[in-house]
Order: sequence, then structure tokens, then C-alpha cells
Amino acid sequence: MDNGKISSVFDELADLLEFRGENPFRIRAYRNGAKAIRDLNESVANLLSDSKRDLASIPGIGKTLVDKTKVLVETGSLPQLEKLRSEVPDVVLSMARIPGLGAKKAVVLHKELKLKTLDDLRRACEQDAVKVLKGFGAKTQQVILDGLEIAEAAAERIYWAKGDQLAVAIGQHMHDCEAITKMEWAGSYRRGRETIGDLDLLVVATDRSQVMDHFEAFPQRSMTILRGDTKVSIRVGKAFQVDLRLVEESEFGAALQYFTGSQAHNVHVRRLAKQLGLKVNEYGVFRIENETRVAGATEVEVYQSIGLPWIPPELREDRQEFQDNESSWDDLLQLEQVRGDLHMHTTATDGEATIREMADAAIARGLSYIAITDHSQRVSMAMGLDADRLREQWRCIDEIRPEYEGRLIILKGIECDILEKGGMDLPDDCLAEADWGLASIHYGQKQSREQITDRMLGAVENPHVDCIAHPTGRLLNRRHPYEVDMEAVMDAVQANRKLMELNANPARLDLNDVHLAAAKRRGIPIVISTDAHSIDGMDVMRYGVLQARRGGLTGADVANTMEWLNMQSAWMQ
Ligand code: DGT
Ligand code: CA
Ligand code: CA
Ligand code: ZN
Repeated sequence: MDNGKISSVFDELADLLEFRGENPFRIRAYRNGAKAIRDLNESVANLLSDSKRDLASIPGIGKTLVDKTKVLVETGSLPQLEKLRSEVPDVVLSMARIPGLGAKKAVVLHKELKLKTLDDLRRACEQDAVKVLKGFGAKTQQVILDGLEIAEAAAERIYWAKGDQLAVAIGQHMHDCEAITKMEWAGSYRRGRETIGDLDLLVVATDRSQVMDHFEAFPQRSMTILRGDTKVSIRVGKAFQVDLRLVEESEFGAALQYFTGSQAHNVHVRRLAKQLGLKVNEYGVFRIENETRVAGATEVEVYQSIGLPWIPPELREDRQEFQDNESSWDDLLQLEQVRGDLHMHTTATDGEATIREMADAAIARGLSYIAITDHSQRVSMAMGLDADRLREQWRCIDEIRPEYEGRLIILKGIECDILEKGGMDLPDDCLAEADWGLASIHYGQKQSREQITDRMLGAVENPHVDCIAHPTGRLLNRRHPYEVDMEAVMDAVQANRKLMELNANPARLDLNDVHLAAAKRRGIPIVISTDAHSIDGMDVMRYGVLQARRGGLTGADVANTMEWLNMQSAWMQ
């Protein structure tokens, strides 16, 4: 049992004890222990087997936790956890996961209203039965209703980045199965969608049952949902599904095309085919008149047979891929083209690494320039910088620069907050000294469409703002985008020759693919940035690149594919 598993057991234990209103110190002890184990850089199992070492000597891990860890490592489970699980109703657990609700309130709601499902909870809110409860009120009731909506829309979809981790693990596991001759991921994962409902794997094999057995032996499998002749579906963890389909070699391309989707894209493909007297399904492309097969082994021939170039999966949403009459889509953006990263934080505010550490990490990732863009003063939770501290940081950058001469350009930047009342959070004379100015909204996100739009327009028109960061403020599965007139904002960005960010953080991916395509049509340059708060945070660039491809962007549409001096002369005058 690895450290990750052990700490998640303690986390769950803490959750369940919290539901029962147990001693808060005990609960905190489990949470601290979970964190200590998660942060440990060696295996707890190894440590326990070494008689000269003592797990209890690690800060955050007391004697009780040592005993429970031993049981866990030896038996793989914890009787106490099993018992608690059976005592806390599922609906209480699901309620506690609603954003803005939490464990304590979930328990009260369950007790007072005898809820059985989340639907019951919605009805109770709609009938105003929640706001009259002690400790709740109208505001909380509305928060619950909003949270229910978000939770339902999210309905267990996971971030692409998380789906990718799982797909890589499954890929490695399946690699050892000798019966497999061909294997490819399909579905929304292959299309690079922001979130993934389930994973879809296609396999060609010499021995089907051997493949199915091997798949079912994936260590993270929690159960098998179904197993037929050509399909197995397993569950991984609590609720995530992975489908494996076995197909014939000669039909592989057609199956891959079909199961990659999207459904809307496929409907369009079939309509185009029909106009040519052809029928497309998961087994191939056939002439309608006599059922002869004209394509099927590869995706390229499937698309060719209906007169189309091969369409990259990222574009298959029935949005622009059929309209843009491309002869080929080969030039969509690639990670290697990205030369710089223009949004990152350091220990001066809420980042974990110093300027030097970030600079070294950027060089290790092959970049030639970065901008240090810490928060401005209004973002007090992150200890945002006032003009004095910002100028101090810039003096520091001046000192460091010679060390990086010829290796990395370090730009003096700022992520300046756009204030609730409008206007920028730092004086113009200060912003004027920056090499690179980001503007973004962190407060007043629930203001009216007019207010938010006005604030954004003010920022775009400020001569010292270069780029609007995370322009819609959304957090996938957690927070809706702000109400903003994006057309008006893009008009202003275009008129003022400014840039717009594609924030590559897998929880943001802001702008979305539709906005990116709109920006491209207007000739607005996109800057893909990591918004890194640590060295590892710089690795998210590839999620941004995938999102850019979904918007149909090529290297020419993305400003930070240019070297800094070229970008500066093209866009920063
Ligand atoms: P997801 O899993 O919700 O993130 O989205 P997808 O696109 O991966 O959807 P999924 O897993 O239900 O199916 C994978 C692909 O298979 C889908 O994009 C299109 C194709 N497909 C599945 N079922 C149907 C169907 O009933 N009709 C059609 N036309 N295509 C289907
Ligand atoms: Ca899927
Ligand atoms: Ca599926
Ligand atoms: Zn930031």
C-alpha cells in the first residue's frame, strides 16, 4: 500500500468522524497524519519494515496513527473505516461534497429533513424548508441551490489532466498484455476535452479473453460493470468508468473514428457521406447501393473516402472543422513551439519558489523568457504587492539578470487586480515601469454583466495593461464564468492591440475553445501561460496547448511562440 492510499484512508476517516461530531482534536490528528504521510518522500511501508526507524518520530504522526498504519500496511484495510462507512448514509456524503455546504450542515439537513436523495434536498430548498432551519437562512439556501446545480453539471466528470494520469497508468498496465497488437484511446480524452466523463479504450488483439482478463486485473479497478464478447467496462475508484472495446484490425480506423466522436461531429460526417452515396459506421465506410466497403482500416482513409483531410481529434466538435475548408490541419500548435511563459508567481506573494528557482525551471523546460507576475496589493490573501514592494522585486530582478544573460530573459511583470469599483490596483506610474502587465479580476466576480464588462474595458484601455489574464474567471466544475460581454471586450482588445491569455491551469483553461476560435478570427494574439505557483506548476503548459488546438490555433495565432524581442516589436508598441 503506497503513501497516497494510506493518507486518503486517514482523510476519509477524518471526514466520517466529522459527520459523527467526534472530538475535533482527534479529527485534526487524522488530517495532520494524512498530510504528513502524503508529504513524506519515502515509502511508509519501507519505513515500518526497518527496525531501526520509528514512524512516530515524524512530526504529525502519533502513536495511534502508527498502529493504524501498521494494520493498513499489513492487511490492506481498516475495520474502523469499514464500520464508519456503513454508518454514514451516502446522501450525507454527497451533500457534504456540494460546494458551500460541508459536513456539519449536511448532518443537520439529514437529521432535520429526513432527506434520502439530492433531489429531496433541491425540493426542500425550493419549498423554503431549508432557510427556516436554525443556522441556515435564505442566503445559505441559495448557496445550496447553486451548489446543487454545479454538482450536477459536474456529475463526476474529471479534469482532462486527471484523466490523462489514469490513461497513462492503464496504458502502462496494458502494455504487458502480449495478446494486444494495437491499442488507442478514443472518446473525449482523445479529443482533449476540458473534462472527461469516462475513458474509452480500443484494442485489436489475438486473444480477446486474455485482454479482458488483463484489463480486469488493473490494480485500481474497484469493480466490473459489465463484460460481454467485445466490451468490458470497469469502475476505477469510487465512480469513474473505463470502457474497453475489442475491434477487428480491418475495422480499426472506422471504430477509432466512431468512438472518438464527438457525437455531433459523427452526425455531420454521416450526412456528408450520404451526399456521396456512402454509409459510415463503426465497421467501415460502405457504398449504399451495393454494400461494398471502401474504407475502414485507418482513420485517414475514412476521412479521405468522404473527401475530407484527416481532422485532428481536438477539432471534432462540429464547430469549425467542416467550415474552414482546410486542405490539411497539420499546423495546429505544438508544445515545442512555445518559447516563453508570461504568468507566474513567486514567494513574494502566494508562490512556493523564488525568482531564481522559477528561472532555472524555465531553462530546464527549454524556454527563453519568463515574466514574473505576482499579485497586486488588493489580493491581500496572497500578500499582494504594493508599488514599493513591486519596485523592490524589480530591483531584485535587475540584480539577477546578468546571471541569466544569454540563457533566459526575465521580465518585470505584474498581475494587477482590476478593482471592484473599476480602475487598476496600482498607480499608472508604477505600471508604466513594467515590461509586461497582466490585468485580472479576483474580487466582485458576481457583479452585473455591465459592471464586469466596464471593469474589463477600463483595463483593456489602460495603456500599461498588455494582456487580460484568465478572462472569464471560471473554475471547471466549481465556479461559473463571470457575466461578461466577451464580444465587447474582444472589440476593445482588438482596437487597442492588446493580447488575451489562455490560462493553462487544468482547472481553468480560460479562454475556452469557442472564445479562442473567435479571438483567432479577429486576429487577437493569444498568450498561453501556466500561472505557475511552483516549479511543477510550469508543467501545465501542455494542457494549454491542447486547449489551443481545440480552438484551432496554430503557432501564428499564439504570441509566445515568438522570441520575446519579436513579440515585443510585434505587439508591445
Ligand atoms: P464523455 O465520456 O462524456 O466525456 O464523452 P465521449 O465523447 O467520450 O462520449 P462516450 O464515452 O459516451 O462515447 C464515446 C464516443 O463514441 C462518442 O464521442 C461518440 C461515440 N458514440 C457513443 N455512443 C454513441 C451513440 O449512441 N451514437 C453515436 N452516434 N455515437 C456514439
Ligand atoms: Ca468517454
Ligand atoms: Ca464511454
Ligand atoms: Zn496569476
